[in-house]
Amino acid sequence: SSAPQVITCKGAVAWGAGEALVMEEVEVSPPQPLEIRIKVVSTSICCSDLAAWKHHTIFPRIFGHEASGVVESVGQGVTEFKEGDHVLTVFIGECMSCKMCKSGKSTICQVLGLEKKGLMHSDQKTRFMVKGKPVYHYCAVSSFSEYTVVHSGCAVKISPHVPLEKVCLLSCGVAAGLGAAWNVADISKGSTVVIFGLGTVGLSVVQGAKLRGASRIIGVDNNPRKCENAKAFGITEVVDPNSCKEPIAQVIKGITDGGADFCFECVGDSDMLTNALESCCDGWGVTVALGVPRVKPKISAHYSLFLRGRTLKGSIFGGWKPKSDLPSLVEKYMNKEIQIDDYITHNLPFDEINKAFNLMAEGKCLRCVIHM
Ligand code: CXF
Ligand code: ZN
Repeated sequence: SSAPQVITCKGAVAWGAGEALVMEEVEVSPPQPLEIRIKVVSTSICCSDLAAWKHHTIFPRIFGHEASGVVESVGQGVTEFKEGDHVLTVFIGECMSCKMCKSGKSTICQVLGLEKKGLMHSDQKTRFMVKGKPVYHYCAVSSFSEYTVVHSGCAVKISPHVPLEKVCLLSCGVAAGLGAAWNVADISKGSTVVIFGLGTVGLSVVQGAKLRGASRIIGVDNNPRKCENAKAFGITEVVDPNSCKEPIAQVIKGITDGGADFCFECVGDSDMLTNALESCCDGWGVTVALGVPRVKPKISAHYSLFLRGRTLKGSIFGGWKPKSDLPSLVEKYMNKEIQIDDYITHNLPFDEINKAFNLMAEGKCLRCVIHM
């Protein structure tokens, strides 16, 4: 077939921090060497999109990093994908040849790692133009556009039988939570687990803990709606810090005979991480940090907590090798070994994406899937 041309399509452009997205005619470049151009089918909004939209300074920009779609065209040298392939995007790629990728341990690729400048990894340029101006990317995915270009190392091929409008959640939130429970904490049967923050990520830790046979799964959140909703996901008890007289760590220690086996911070609040560390038990207590802090990222904790045998761990994508490990999660979904559907509380057409941002900002949804 002939060489791919520029595509003009609809894209939701953020022109400034916190400003409503504007539907624009976006010119999407052909994929460059080792890149693919994707027709986005479904994308959901994650807290990181919201946080970056509110607090970052790189604009104009197209957000979105939890997405599924169909390959429209491939750049030079791409052998892994062809037109028509179904894919999930990943916001940390795997080049397969750097020290991190070759280590075989789940970690951050040195070549296709988290992209923070809004540019493509390969040439530090953008693939979007609006009104003659370059538009920045987000996490090298930018799925809030009918078409986007990603590095072939930042996409995963999936079977055409998989429902794209569901599995897009495995691209970030649900995978992050399950992986934190299984890969990072490695929760064992009978454990007592405390989850701080009951959004999609926290509730995915809940699912992971339940599947590992945790006997107590205690949720902590100051949003009564989120506490109520969490029960359906397997939470055995909820604690709302606002209605406690004592500091939250005191409360948790009180109800867990001195502390939990595992604590998970899914809020992205460094004080909450301190609370989590203080809430796990001496000897073997493990606290996992997986929330993404928006402000005040430094954490503080008493040194003695570590001397007493507690461990602090973290992960950005649940410790999954983003590209290599996602297919196994997709398979688990297809075999009904994990569930995704209940995290989708809302569905909206692309034109109503600002509504989805508002729902997320007001804490009124888990995931709102945008149908392109
Ligand atoms: C995040 C991870 C931390 C930086 C921004 C993107 N990924 C998913 O939400
Ligand atoms: Zn995300």
